[in-house]
Amino acid sequence: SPAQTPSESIRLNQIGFYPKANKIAIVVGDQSGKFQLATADQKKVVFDGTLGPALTNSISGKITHTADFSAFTKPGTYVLIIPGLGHSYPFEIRSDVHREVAIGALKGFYYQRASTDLPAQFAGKWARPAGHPDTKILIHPSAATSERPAGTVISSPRGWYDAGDYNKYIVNSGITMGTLLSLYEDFPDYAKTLRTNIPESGNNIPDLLDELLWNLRWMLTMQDPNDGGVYHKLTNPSFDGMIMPDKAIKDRYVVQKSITATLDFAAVMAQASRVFKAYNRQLPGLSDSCVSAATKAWLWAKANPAALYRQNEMNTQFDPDVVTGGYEDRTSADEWIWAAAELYVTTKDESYYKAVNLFPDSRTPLPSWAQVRTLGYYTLARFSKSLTPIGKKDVPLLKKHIVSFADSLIQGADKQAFQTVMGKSAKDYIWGSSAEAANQGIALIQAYRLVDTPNRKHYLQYALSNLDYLLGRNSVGYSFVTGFGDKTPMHPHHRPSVADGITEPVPGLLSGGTNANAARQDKCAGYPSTVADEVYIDADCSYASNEIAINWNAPLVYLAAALEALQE
Ligand code: 9MR
Repeated sequence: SPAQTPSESIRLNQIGFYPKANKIAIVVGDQSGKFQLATADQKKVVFDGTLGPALTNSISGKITHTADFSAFTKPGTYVLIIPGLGHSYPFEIRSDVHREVAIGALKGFYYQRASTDLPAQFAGKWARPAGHPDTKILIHPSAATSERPAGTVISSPRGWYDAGDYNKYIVNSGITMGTLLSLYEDFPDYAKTLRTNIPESGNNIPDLLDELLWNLRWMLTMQDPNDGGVYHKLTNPSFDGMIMPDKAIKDRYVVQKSITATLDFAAVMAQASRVFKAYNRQLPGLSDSCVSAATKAWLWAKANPAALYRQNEMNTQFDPDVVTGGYEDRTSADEWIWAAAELYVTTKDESYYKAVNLFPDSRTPLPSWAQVRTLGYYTLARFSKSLTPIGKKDVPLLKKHIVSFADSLIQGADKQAFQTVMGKSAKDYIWGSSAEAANQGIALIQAYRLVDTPNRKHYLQYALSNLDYLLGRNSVGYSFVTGFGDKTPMHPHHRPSVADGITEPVPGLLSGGTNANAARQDKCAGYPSTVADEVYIDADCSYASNEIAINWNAPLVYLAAALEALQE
């Protein structure tokens, strides 16, 4: 008779599978023989197969086997049964199977909004009063100018909270906005169908763009109108305790302008100008304001190329000390590339293209908040057919960058214990590794969009393998998205989720996930393992493995939505 509790040894996408796509579960441990697919009540076996040969996890040395039921295509709700071991969590086979994940992850941004209450009509049981009006923000001494001396009060409302904390950081907003604006530019028709039930729904602007506007309007306030430079962040001097937003009422500051924040801002505003151009009737002048903000930011950057943000140095000169997230960077070379690419595509002014070396080497770095070069490549590729001559001549090189990067991601994935692109090497398990998985998926989708060979479908299959990773097919057995799946984070390092008294965390938020160095970084007790792909704990003290963040949610939205848009 079948076991009652699902077996922890069966790892699969806990949401489900597209009828025509690959369907793989991973069985951890040395098992062999048959497996069965059964109806959710386990009464009727609908498919049986044989477990694949042993695979060795290159990180832990542990053995796994695949249960491949791709040949079964009939929609329904099922469990996988491994005789002698037990059954899996129930999952669905159907078209649109990831649509709720895409919408839920986008809705996650609504829950991160600063300066507004979240009424039950939109937020359900996670309704909460407004926090952080941010209408009286102090100019920190590090940001003082003659027009805005230290202590000047500026208004800088709206925006999304960065993560589990309540601060607002331009650098991290940059890649987040870039990723979501790119979803809109890459899949406009599908993006317009995403409905998240937010206050602006029904205003003749897609919900995705309404959500982006909440943060875009905040970002615009972070530019000093006097010189075009952009403050690195808006922040408390130090992190709040685990309290609700409306209880967090300490003074907030904008700190010094930085080159990385200013260039990321320029890139976002240039891209936003393109996207919002079509909405000039609903948002008169916005598109023009964005491009002029971008141009001003670029000019400040040209005049201040050395202005890297150095928090410790800042603290030796100015009070109060600021010890919140640094988003510090060693170089702005990649931010220059991203900003130049966006400004060039938006304005068609070749001087931006010529201003920086867009292809300094043959690398195509995986996007992250500190490494945004490839976002520029995605944009140039997206518009490859309409570039001016100077850009057009580089299109073959551009394609090579993106396609060979995608090919390198795929290489060796089939030998991997979980048959995913994510996790081929221990190096993938950094702080926020879930976003590595999602961004790898995006890179594969970009390659899919660029090539026209008949076998290009494999890029999509491998992108899907990383969504499977995020939703449960991984070494720790969690679906890393709150509220989506059966075994999901219940205790993310997320102040509202901890402080609101509601058992379920705020839904649709992507946990940073497995992080080889987490125990050393956050000193949270109880990590179950020291093996790189197993260092994860669902505890709210684990800010290094179980925080949530906007730059991690954005590529999840992109990946889930893009796969939905492209499903067969
Ligand atoms: O995502 C950031 C990660 O790459 C860094 O290693 C880490 C430590 O500096 O900081 C992460 O970003 C955090 C930010 O500094 C403050 N808000 C929460 C972010 C997610 O943990």
